[in-house]
Amino acid sequence: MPHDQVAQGPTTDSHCPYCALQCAQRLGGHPVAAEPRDFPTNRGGLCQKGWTSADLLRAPDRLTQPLRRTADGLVPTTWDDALDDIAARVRALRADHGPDAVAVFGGGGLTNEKAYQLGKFARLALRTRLVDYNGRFCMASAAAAANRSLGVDRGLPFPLTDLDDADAVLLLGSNLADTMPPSVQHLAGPRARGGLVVVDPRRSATARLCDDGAGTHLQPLPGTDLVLLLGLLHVVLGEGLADVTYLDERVDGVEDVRRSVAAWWPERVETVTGVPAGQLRSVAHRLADASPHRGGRGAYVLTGRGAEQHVDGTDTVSAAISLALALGLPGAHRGGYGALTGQGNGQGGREHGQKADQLPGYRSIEDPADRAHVAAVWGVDPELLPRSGVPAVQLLSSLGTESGPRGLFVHGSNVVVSAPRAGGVRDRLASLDLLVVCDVVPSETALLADYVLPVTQWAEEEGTMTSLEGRVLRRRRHVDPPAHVRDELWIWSELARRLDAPGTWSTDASLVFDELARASAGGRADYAGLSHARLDTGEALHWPCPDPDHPGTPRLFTNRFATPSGRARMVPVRPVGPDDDVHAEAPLHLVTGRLLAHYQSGAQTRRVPALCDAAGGPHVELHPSLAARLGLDGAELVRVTSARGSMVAPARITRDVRPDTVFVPFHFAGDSLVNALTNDATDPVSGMPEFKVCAVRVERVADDAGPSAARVLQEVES
Ligand SMILES: Nc1nc2c(c(=O)[nH]1)N[C@H]1C(S)=C(S)[C@@H](COP(=O)(O)OP(=O)(O)OC[C@H]3O[C@@H](n4cnc5c(=O)[nH]c(N)nc54)[C@H](O)[C@@H]3O)O[C@H]1N2
Ligand SMILES: Nc1nc2c(c(=O)[nH]1)N[C@H]1C(S)=C(S)[C@@H](COP(=O)(O)OP(=O)(O)OC[C@H]3O[C@@H](n4cnc5c(=O)[nH]c(N)nc54)[C@H](O)[C@@H]3O)O[C@H]1N2
Ligand code: SF4
Ligand SMILES: [Mo]
Repeated sequence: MPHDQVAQGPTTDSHCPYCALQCAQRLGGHPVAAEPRDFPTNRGGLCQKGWTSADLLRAPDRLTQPLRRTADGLVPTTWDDALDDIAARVRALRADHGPDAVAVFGGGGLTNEKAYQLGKFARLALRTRLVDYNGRFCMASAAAAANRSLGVDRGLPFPLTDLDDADAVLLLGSNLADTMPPSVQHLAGPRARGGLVVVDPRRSATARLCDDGAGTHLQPLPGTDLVLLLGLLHVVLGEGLADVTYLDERVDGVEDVRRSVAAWWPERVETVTGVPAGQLRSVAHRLADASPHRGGRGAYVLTGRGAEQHVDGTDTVSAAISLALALGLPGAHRGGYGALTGQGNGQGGREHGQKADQLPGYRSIEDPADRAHVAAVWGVDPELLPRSGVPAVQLLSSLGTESGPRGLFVHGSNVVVSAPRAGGVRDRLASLDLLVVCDVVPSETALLADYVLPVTQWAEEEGTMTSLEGRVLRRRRHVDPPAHVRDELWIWSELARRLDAPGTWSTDASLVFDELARASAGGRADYAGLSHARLDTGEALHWPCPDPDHPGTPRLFTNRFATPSGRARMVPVRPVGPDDDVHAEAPLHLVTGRLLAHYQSGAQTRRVPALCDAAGGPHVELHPSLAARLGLDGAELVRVTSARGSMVAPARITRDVRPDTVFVPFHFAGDSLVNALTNDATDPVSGMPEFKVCAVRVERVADDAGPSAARVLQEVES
C-alpha cells in the first residue's frame, strides 16, 4: 500500500536524501513534501530530485516486511525467524570456512552512525576482515591522491562558497550542472570574469556554462586528463607562472615533478588529447593570473568522476594537486584543490570504518596505536580486531570462489547495476550460500537475495551526514516508518546479540554518534567535539572538531599540511592510458555518467514518476557523423558491445559528444545496463575501477531484432 506516514510535527528541518551537496530541506504537509531551506551550499535551491524526494516515502513497491527466499521465490517472514536463521547460517559458514567466509558491502549513502556501526559489526560480530563499500567506485582515487600529497582527504578542504569570489575555476570531469545543480550558483563570479574552464569529452550542461565568454570548454579524448594536466604544469613551471615562494616554504618534490613534465610541451599534449596547444597555454595563463601570488582573486582546481574513474585516476588527481600547488593555491584562502564528493554521505562514509583498511576517524586497521585506541573504545582486546580486507572490485569478484567468501551482507548499494562488469557480479552473487540485502525498495540486487530486510530511509530516521565540504549535518526523522520496517542499528544489535559479539550495540543514533566521536578522537577526521545536541543548537560544523569548544575547521592547510612534515608533497606521475583502448573491432570510446533526473543505479529515482517523465529512459548519445555511418536518422535502437557484454538503447543524436565517443548513463538496468560493458580493471593505488572509458562498437538494431529489442522499445514507450 502506498504509505504516507504519521508526521512527528508540522515541519522538520533536514537535508536531501541524495547527493553530497546535502541541500537543506524542510519536510512538511499532507502528503509530505520537501521544500528548500536556506543553507550556504544550496542557498534556497533544490534540484528536481530534491523537490520530488518525498515521493520516495510513497514508492508503490516499498519493502515493508522481511522476505525469505523459498522455492516459490521471496516470501514474507518474521523478524525473529529471519534474524535467527541468518545468525545460524553465519555461524555455520564461519565454523566450516573461518570468519572470512562472510563479507560485508556498505554504502556512501548511509549515515555516519550506520557507516561506523557497520564497520564495527563486520569486525566484532562477524569477525571478518572482508568489508568494503561503494565509495571505492566513487572517491577512492581522489582520496588516495589527497592523502599522499596533502596528508588528509577532505573532498573540499574549504567551503563551497569560497568559489564565489574566485577569478578562475578549473573543473576536470565534473558535470555539476546536472549532478549538483544548485552548486552552479557558486560559479557565477568566475563566469562573470570569463574564468570557468571545463574539461569534458562531452559538451555537457556544465561545459555549456562556458558559452558567451564565461569560460573555456576543453574537449579532450576520454582518458587523457593526466596528459592534459602535465601539459598545464609544463607551461606553469616552464613559463615562470609558478608561486616560487610558496613552493619553497610549503612543498616538497617540486624538482622531480619539473623533470617529469619537461617532455609534455603543449604541441605534444595536443597530439594525445586533441586539445589545441594555444588553448592549453591560454588556460595555464588564466589560472596563473587568477592566483593570489599574481594578484588574482583566487583560483580553484576541482576534479569529478570523469577525471578519476580511470586506471590512472590517482595519478591524475596527483597531477591536479601538483598544478594547484605550483600555483600556490592549497591553504591560501583564495584558492585550492578539491574533489567533488558524490554520495549523500560520501565524505563521512569514507571516514568511519567501512573501508577495507580502515578504522573510525580515518585510522588505519594495520597501525598498532590506532588498533589499540579503537579497541579500547569498543571494550575489546586489540588482538580481536581483524586485519585489512580487499577493495570492492576484488571483493565482488572473489565471492563464491574456492577461497572467497560464501556469504555477503549488502547495506546501501545496488551492485548488480552499479558495479563494473556487472554480468560477472550477478553470477558471483548467485553462487553464494547466503546473500542478505538491506534496502528500502526491491532493488535489482535485493531481488537476488536469500533474505531481504526492509530498512528505514532518510525522513524516517535520526543521524548525521558529512557533506562534500566536510560539514557534519543533522538528518532528522519527520515521519514514522511503516510498521515492520527497522533501522539498521537495530538489525546489527539483534544480530550481534545472536552472534555473541562483544561490545555494546546501541540502537540510539545519538549514542552511536557519541561513541563514533570517541573512536575518532585524535584521528585525522576528528569528530570528538561534536554531538547531536551540539549540531541541533548551532550550525553544521566542519571537521576536525576535537573538543566541544572548538569552532570546527572550514579551511584546512592554512598553516601546515596534514603530512608528518607539515609540507605538501608533489608526486611525479606518468600517463598509462585506458586499460581497454580502442581497436579495429571496438573502435569507439564509451564514456558513462549521469543524467540530472536520475540517481546512481536508479533504485530510488526510477520509482519517482516525475523523474521518469523528465529523464525519458536510457539512451546512447552519439555524434551525427557516427549516426550517418550507422544509417540512423532518429531515435532508433542501437546495440553497444564491448569485450565484456552488450546493451541496447535508443540513439540520441547530438553534436555534444565527440565523433569518436559515445556516452551512456548508468541509471538503467535490464537490457540497457551499461555496466554489462564496463571494464573492471582498477587503479593500482586506489582500487577504483575504470568506469569512465572502455572500447566498444555500436550497431543499428534491425526493427525485427527479437525479444530484447522489443522489450527495450516497450519500456521506453511506457
Ligand atoms: N543527477 C545525479 N546527480 C548525482 C548523482 C547521480 O547519480 N545523478 N550521483 C552523485 C555521485 S555518487 C557522484 S560520484 C557525482 C558524480 O558527479 P560527476 O562527476 O559530475 O558525474 P559523471 O556524470 O559521472 O561524470 C562527469 C563528467 O565526466 C565526463 N567524462 C567522461 N569521461 C571523461 C574523461 O575521460 N575525462 C573527463 N575530463 N571527463 C570525462 C562525462 O562526460 C561527464 O559529463 O554525482 C552525484 N550527483
Ligand atoms: N558505469 C558507471 N557505473 C558507475 C558509476 C559511473 O559513473 N559509471 N559511478 C559509480 C559511483 S560514483 C557510485 S557512488 C556508485 C553508486 O551506485 P550504488 O552503490 O548502486 O548506489 P545507489 O544506486 O545509490 O544504491 C543505494 C541503494 O541503497 C538503498 N538505500 C538507501 N538508503 C539506505 C539505507 O539507509 N540503508 C540501506 N541498507 N539501503 C539504503 C537504495 O534504495 C539503493 O538501492 O555507482 C558507480 N557505478
Ligand atoms: S543537488 Fe543533490 S542534495 Fe541538492 S537537491 Fe539535488 S540531489 Fe538533493
Ligand atoms: Mo559516486
